[in-house]
This record gives sequence, C-alpha cells and structure tokens, in this order.
Amino acid sequence: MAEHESLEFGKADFVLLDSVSLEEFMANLKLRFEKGRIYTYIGEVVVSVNPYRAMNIYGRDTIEQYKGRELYERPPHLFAIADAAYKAMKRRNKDTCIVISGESGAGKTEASKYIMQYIAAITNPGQRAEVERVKNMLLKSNCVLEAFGNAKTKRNDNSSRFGKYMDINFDFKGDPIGGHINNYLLEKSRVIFQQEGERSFHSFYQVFLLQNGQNVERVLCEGNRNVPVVSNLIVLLIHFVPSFSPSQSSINDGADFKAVADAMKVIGFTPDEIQTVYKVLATILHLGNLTFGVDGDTTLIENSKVVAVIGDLLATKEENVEKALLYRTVATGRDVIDKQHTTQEASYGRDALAKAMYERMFCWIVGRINDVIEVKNYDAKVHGKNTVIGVLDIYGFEIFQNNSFEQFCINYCNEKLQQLFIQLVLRQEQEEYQREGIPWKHIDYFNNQIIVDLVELQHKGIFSVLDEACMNVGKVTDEVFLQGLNSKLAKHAHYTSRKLSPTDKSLEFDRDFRIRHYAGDVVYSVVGFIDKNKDTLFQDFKRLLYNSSNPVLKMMWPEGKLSITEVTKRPLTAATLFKNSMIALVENLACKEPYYVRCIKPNDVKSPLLFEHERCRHQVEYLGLLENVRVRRAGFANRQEYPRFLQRYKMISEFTWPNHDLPSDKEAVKRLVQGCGFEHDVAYGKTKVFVRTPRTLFCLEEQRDEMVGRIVLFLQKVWRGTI
Ligand code: AOV
Ligand code: MG
Repeated sequence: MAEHESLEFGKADFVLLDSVSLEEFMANLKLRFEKGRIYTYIGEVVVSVNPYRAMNIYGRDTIEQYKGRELYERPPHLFAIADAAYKAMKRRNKDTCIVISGESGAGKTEASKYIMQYIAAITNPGQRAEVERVKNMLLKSNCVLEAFGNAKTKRNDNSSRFGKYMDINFDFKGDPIGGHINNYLLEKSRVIFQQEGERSFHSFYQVFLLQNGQNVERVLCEGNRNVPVVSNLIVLLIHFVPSFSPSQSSINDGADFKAVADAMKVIGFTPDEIQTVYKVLATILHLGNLTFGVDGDTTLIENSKVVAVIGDLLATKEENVEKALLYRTVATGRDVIDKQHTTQEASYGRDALAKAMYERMFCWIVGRINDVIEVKNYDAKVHGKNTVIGVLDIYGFEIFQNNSFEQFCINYCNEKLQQLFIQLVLRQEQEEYQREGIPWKHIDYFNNQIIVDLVELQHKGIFSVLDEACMNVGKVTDEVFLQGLNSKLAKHAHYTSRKLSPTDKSLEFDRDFRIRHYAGDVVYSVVGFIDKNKDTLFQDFKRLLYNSSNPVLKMMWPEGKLSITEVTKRPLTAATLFKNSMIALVENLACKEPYYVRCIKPNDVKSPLLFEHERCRHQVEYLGLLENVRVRRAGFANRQEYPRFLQRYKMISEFTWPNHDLPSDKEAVKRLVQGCGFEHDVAYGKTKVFVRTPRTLFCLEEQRDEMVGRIVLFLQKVWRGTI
C-alpha cells in the first residue's frame, strides 16, 4: 500500500499501528471513518464500518481496479477480499467462503450483495449465455428473499429475519455455473406480532398495504376473476399488523413491489406460483381478522364471512376451513373423533397456521430458486472439479426491549460464528506457519466456547433443558423450563435469573433469565419458549392445505397426505432443528478456506456522521479485533509467494532487474532482501517470503515507487527523443 494512504487517511491495516492498544485502534478506526475510508484490514480480514450513506466506491471503475490484484496493492475494500477468495479458489482449486459478521444493522447484507456483484462482474469474460443466466438469477434471488425474509426492526429498517448461506459454484474456467441457498430459521413469529415501531415482513406491505390496497386488486384479481375482492383488508386488520404505518422514508414498498414481481418472473416463477404466493399472504392477513367466540358449549367463528374468503383463496371449501379452525381430529385407540377447540386453542391454531403458512412458503420460494440456480449438466470427469465460494449473511447479534426464543437462537448463532472466527483465524495462521516451516507463538484470547456449550451441550445445555421441559408429561409450562434452567445452571458464570440474582436490577420480572454473551448481556423472557420450541401445527391444517385444489399450495404441504392414524412420530423441536443446522453450517464453513468481513455499526441512529466511541469500542472488543491484530503481528504482517514478490520489487535490485539468473525465485528474493538490508526482518518459507514488520514493506514500496518514477521518466525521455 502506498504511504500517502497511511498518513492522511489513517493506517490502512491495523497491523501497521505503532503499538497495539485499544486507544490506537479506535483512533485509527475513527479517523478512517471520518475520512470516508470505511474499510480497513487486519491482514486478510476486512473491518468495515457502516457509512450510512451512499458511497461512490462500488462502480465499474472500482471493480476494474481490484480485479486480479493483491490485497495490499489497493486501498482496503470488500472487492479485494472477494477477489482474494476468488483467486484462491481459481488458482488452488480450493473451496472458499466469505463469512460476514457483526451485529444487527452493521452492514452484513449490503456487504454480501456487493461481494456477489463483484464476483458477477469479474467472471464470464466470454459472455457465455448460460453463465450470464446463472449470474442474473443469483443476483435477482437477493431481491426476492429480502422481500419475504427481511423486515424493519428497531435496529435496522431492512433487517434479515433469516440466515442465509449461499454457495456459488464455478467451473474450471472460474465462471459461475450455479449455486445453492441454505436458509436458516425464519423469525416467523413476526407474522403475527411485531414490537412497537417494527414492521412485519416487507412482502405484506409491498403487496397489500400500499396505496389503500390498490395492489390487492391488481395482484389478486387480475386474470383471476373468481377471487373475491379483498380491498377492505386494511380496515379489517385487527391482529397481525396492527401498527401499520405506510410511510417509511427508507423503504419504498411500491418500487420494491415492482422489482420483486419482476425478479420472480425472471427467476421463472410461473404466474400460478406468483398468484399462490399472493394468496398465501392474503390468507394470512385474513386469518389475522378472525375472531372466536362461544355460544353455550360451542366455539364459533364470529366473523364467518372471512372464512368464505379464506376458502376461496385456498381453493378449498369454506366448511373445511371452518372445521380445521374449530376442531381437531384425534385418534383414541381405534376411534377417530373430532374434538372441539376452546376459543384459546382455536386462536392458538389460527396463529400457528398463519406462521406456518408463511414459513412454508418462504422455504418453498428458496427451494424454487434453488431448482433454477442449481448446477446442471456439469460433468466433473470431463470438466474437472467444480469449486465453490460460499457467502454467509446471517442475522446479527441483537438485543431488544423484549427478547424471546428468536433472539436466543439468533444470538446463539452469532456465538457459533464467533467461535469459528476464533478457531479459524488462529488455525489459519498456525497452519500457514507450520506448512511453511516457520515457528509460531501462541496469543491469548477470550474463548466463547463456554457460552456455546451453555446453549448447545447435550443434557446440560439450555436447548436440552428446553427440550426436556417440552417432553414433560403433565405440566409443560415456561415456568417449569425456567426452574430446570435454574437448577442445572445455577453455578454457570454466564447464566443467571431473577430467582438466582433477586437484587439484580436488570432482571425485572420473575420470568427473566440472563445470558452473558460474548457481545454483551441479554435478558430473555422465558414466556413463549415452550410453545415456540414445540412449534405445534395441528395436523388438520396440514390436511386442509394438502387437499386444496390449488396444485402449488398442495405441493407446499406434502405431509398433509398422511391420515390421522399414520402420523405418530414426534417431530424434532425448533431448538434441536436449529442447533443441528448451525452445527452443520459451521462444519461446512470450517472445511473451506475462510475470508472474513467484520462489520461495525458506528451509531444507533443511522447517522453517516456519528462515530459513537463507546458503541464502537464495545464492538471492537467483543469481536476480538485487537487480539486479531496481535496474532497477526506476532507472526508476520505480510507474506507473499516468491514469484509475486519478485514481480513487484524486482526493479529495486540490480540482481533481479530486469531478470535474475539465480537458480530459483526464492534465491532471487533472498538476494534482493539482502541487498536492501532487511534480512533481520524476513523469514523464508517453502513457497512464501514472510515480512515481519510493515515498515519493511513500506521501505520496499517506497523504493519501488522511486524506481518506477525513474523508469517512467526515462521512458518518457526516450519517447520524446531527448535521450
Ligand atoms: P445487517 O445485515 O448487518 O443487519 P444491513 O446490511 O442491512 O445490516 O445494513 C443496514 C443499513 O445500513 C442498510 O440498509 C443501509 O442503509 C446501510 N448500509 C450498510 N452498509 C452500507 C454501505 N456499504 N453503504 C451504504 N449504506 C450501507 V441484520 O440483517 O439487522 O443483522 O439482522
Ligand atoms: Mg442483514
């Protein structure tokens, strides 16, 4: 990197700090943020600070500047890391992954999109039609998934409410030939409830709540006259989206609606499929308007007109909908009977149905996108192995006023990723030094494995205690779960509760427990944990949806095929499913060569100007960035393969310029380094030269700049004929 970068805009790599202290780190981070330099390296890790304003650094010309270059040759950028991952994959045939982490609103999703744009832009120079198609699909899929999986929260107007891991597959030429998306636990409770100041998923507003329901008529009625007009939907919204506020300056639902509809078409959703998606959304909103009452011993639906509309939307009979909402078919021995719900059970069932329909539709959308983008017609025997770059964009660590099961899962997921960072960043260094035959010294860091264990350990972890509580015969309540936690975890340093710490002011209610996460303390309310973990959806609903005469809807609910006597197996709990998916995710990432983007949120008011020192310091600390710098510095700040090093610096030594006659590039590098007097600061690995201090690299860069200047001058003179 050029010297001017370091003087005016702070140090482009934290490894270059004069001393590694929190103060110096923060001063550099702040200076760079204020100068509009939002990216800074720690070696090969990119630290990014959310600028909260449009930056003119993602255009075609910038892409060209990063294409094929080494990290340190250009100012720090996401493009450089994307290029590094791409090069590693292409040159060494290695699967790589880019893991983007940071708390909610720190800029992960935006970063993941820029990375994908970069990869799309630099590949397929031959303009192959199929590759162009795949690239287009990959980019378009973001728009659709964000519409259905993102929502406004208190922390972020476009907060990811699901985890996303996308593999992009490349052929032997390095062109993308397909991809695959894994989605993780959608926060489906948002469908029926949002905290104050938050919204439901964007999709609802895009489709229904726009311009007094204009879109409703359009999307549901166009070309399908049988569907009843539902423009009184907004007036009726009682339960699910009560705090509807149409004007959100940062969100343009109207424009997004068009973009999503276009993207769905381009991806290849059929008109029937798109209509079904809209109908599912409409059904959910209508479910929100359903209320139950009693007449003597009978539970009934108070507003039965809504049931008729739902019946139409779901392409099934009104009486079937009514029955599924009010009764539950149970098998007792050989008999099958219809058991009437109480109003409470009926409301529970209605909410569960709304949540399940949305979640199922979301997973189905992901599945449809996967059908389209998956690698086709690739024969590894003919074309060689196809390699992968994975991009992980997950929901960030979050603390709300009221934290429930969803926040618990999200924060556990972030613990897992932090653990992976710790392991891989250290392991990577260690392995590199070992591989290259260079001694390495251990650096201490906070290991959050203890918190990961607190959550996921068999028999002792919180998920196990929760599952046990759910299995209880008889009393299954959130309180029983909390008692279980208190008795098993009373002595755990990272767990406490109101019962265990009665004088602790942060634990306001009996239902509260607190986890000391790597990123801070979070108080969770135990209310709802049991229900959300059991995630029960009455079989009757599954059968109702499976028996729809809408084939698309039917396809979403294959298990509805089973009759009541065939369904016996207890499904896995939400916690167990999530834990398993996280363990699988981490295993998958761990076997790839990782690249990291660590996102920092500069303030809580979305300001482009404010660098809140305390907020940032806290993030720098819990992300372990200082330790990262230390590890990097204790070793070598820079390493380069011999040919690359020579190519860059050969002009500064008479032994290597313009070409060397030494037996190997390694020998030539040794000679060059000796000549410059840097022997003491350099180690020679098997394939790479390691430079310990950045200063040496600076000197080399300076000498190079000078030589390049001289050469240019010389050439100009030759050209003008003055020599
Ligand atoms: P997140 O993904 O990390 O939060 P986002 O990527 O959605 O955060 O970023 C939040 C908002 O910050 C965006 O909507 C933009 O307004 C702004 N922003 C982020 N990065 C940039 C950038 N590079 N340039 C300009 N603006 C940016 V969450 O999904 O809530 O964990 O769960
Ligand atoms: Mg996000």
